[in-house]
Amino acid sequence: MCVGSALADGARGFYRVAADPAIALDSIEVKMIDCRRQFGWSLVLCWLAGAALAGPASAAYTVSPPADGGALTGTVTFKGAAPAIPEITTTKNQDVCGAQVPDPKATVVNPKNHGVEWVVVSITGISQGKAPDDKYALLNKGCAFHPHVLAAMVGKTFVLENGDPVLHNTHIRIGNRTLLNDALSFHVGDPMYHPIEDQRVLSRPGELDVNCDAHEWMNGHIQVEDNPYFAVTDENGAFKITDIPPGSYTVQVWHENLGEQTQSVTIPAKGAATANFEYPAK
Ligand SMILES: [Cu+2]
Repeated sequence: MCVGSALADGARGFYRVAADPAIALDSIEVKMIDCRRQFGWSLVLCWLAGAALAGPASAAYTVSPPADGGALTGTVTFKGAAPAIPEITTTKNQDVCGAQVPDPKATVVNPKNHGVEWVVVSITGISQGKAPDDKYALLNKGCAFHPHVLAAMVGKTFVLENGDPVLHNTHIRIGNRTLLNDALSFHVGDPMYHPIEDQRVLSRPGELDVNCDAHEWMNGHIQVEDNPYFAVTDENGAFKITDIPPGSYTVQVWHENLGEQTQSVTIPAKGAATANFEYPAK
């Protein structure tokens, strides 16, 4: 039970609900387990060693924009007819959320061109290149998360906003662990409101699940990447990634329901390459 969920919808102000304090030590815990397996050290020694090793979980990425960078474009399509998107009957705040909403867990396929929306496309194994954005925002609006799938650079700032005149409680997990659990008061006309900025959510690469404790149907995903060469497909299943250092790479696509695929690609200097993906019907 978090403090925020006990607030009335009309409440104003800014609330922050502390997540499990053990989460901040997560990277230390992992290193400590590795340490004990490898060396059989005592708990105390391993704890000290783990604390000394604790830091950014991913290899460092260096900003060094390429002068002769190329681009990668493509589309992600679905083989077969576009699946229907079920409607969910809402249970709360129907004046804001609507009586029914499209199931956010559904696979979104464009019936005209079979393009799959909300696919994360990423180029793996790039350790230096263009500068990433510093902030990555997730908006609660219409009792849905916007964007539904957020791709973000590791180590940067996560920004959480509420665009609705109702209380939301955004809960972000990696596996079963809570990374953030924040009640978001609404801000329509409230000069005291400001978005929540968090440094913990993007602290390591991985797939994060996003839910709202106030509206159980709300669902989204965050993919934290270790380099800034990523994109999320649009409503036509299209993507474009720019300023890529010339070379040969593996391109990976990820969709919450359709899974992963990879492809090899060669990016020419100051040129463009194409990588198209197709998911089989499930
Ligand atoms: Cu909500």
